[in-house]
Amino acid sequence: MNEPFNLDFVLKSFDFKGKYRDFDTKNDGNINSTYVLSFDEGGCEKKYTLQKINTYVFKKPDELMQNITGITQHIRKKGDMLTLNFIRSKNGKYFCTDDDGNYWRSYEYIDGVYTCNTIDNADVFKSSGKAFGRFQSILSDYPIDTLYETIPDFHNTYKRFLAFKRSLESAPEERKAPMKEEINYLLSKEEDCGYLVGLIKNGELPLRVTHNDTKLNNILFDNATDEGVCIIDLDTVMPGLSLYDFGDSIRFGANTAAEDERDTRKISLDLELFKAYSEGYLSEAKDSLTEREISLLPFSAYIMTLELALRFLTDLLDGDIYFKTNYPGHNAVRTRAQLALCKDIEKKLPEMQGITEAIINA
Ligand code: GN1
Ligand code: MG
Repeated sequence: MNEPFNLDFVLKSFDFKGKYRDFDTKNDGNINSTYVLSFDEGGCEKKYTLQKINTYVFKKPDELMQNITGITQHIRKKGDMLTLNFIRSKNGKYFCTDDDGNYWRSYEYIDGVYTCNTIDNADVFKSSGKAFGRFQSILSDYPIDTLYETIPDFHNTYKRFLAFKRSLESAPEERKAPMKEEINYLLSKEEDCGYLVGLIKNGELPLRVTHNDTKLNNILFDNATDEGVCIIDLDTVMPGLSLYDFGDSIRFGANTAAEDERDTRKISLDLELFKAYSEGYLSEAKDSLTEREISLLPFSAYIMTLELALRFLTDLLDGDIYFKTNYPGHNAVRTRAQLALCKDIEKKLPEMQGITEAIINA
């Protein structure tokens, strides 16, 4: 949940237009705290999104904002897609810091759009695939060496596995005991965790400018057309694999249940949704991907789901310090939900492979 904040400081620090009216709190994200501020500008409503950057997660907000301003300028210049328009604070930077050392930033609120947390409409999901495919192809000529790694080794699944083992060694027994089955399952997956990292090392998979957090709720859909028009939550844009983006979208959006569903019987991979997303994504990104990348698309959904299960469980063992939790035991529920999905994807890999091959050969 989002905590109270110093409104006076924020109003003093940014060049907002109009007279302040009120604010609303958004509870979608697991990391930053987000609010929408509303102003009266000559009788019209003008809104801004305000965010407190989580500096436990993002250790260098200054570098992160340099990444984001560079990327958004690049997208704006190309003109094929809407992007976020960050506003400067009165110190001339795209963020400001309060007396407690918190980092704040703000961008113009985009109207006429909606976000989804779950989806059952294959057409809308297909358009989200197109949006992420287009995002990647727009950034394919962005100078990758200028990007900072905002979270080092973010999707290095093997390092995530090692971190999990370390947390296991230091965690108190009462945190480990109820998760015995999940712990043993994940311990048996060491080899899978090293697979993509190994291919990067061998030069078999290229690094690209990727989003790295392609949850469905990080896309804005147009109210009128249902097209995915803007990609948000750009904090983790950095060098990565196209597979991270594809896999994470499937993990979240093609799940028949919520990411933190308690009843694991409701959780499965919807093959229709998988097909729809793959069609949308490949229609935009196919030409810029290698054969190897395309052949690993189904596997990427499996590995991203496994990785997030590892991350939720590691956070549980560490005492719930990374992800925001809404109730005690939230990370246990999330871990079990991700593992249920992961096992279902593993079973469906041959069918998923058939689907992507058919799209490519069509
Ligand atoms: C976090 O902030 P949000 O909710 O978009 C996390 C992602 C996870 C996701 C799981 C920087 O994303 O990696 O996949 O939660 N972001 C970071 O819901 O760790
Ligand atoms: Mg988000």
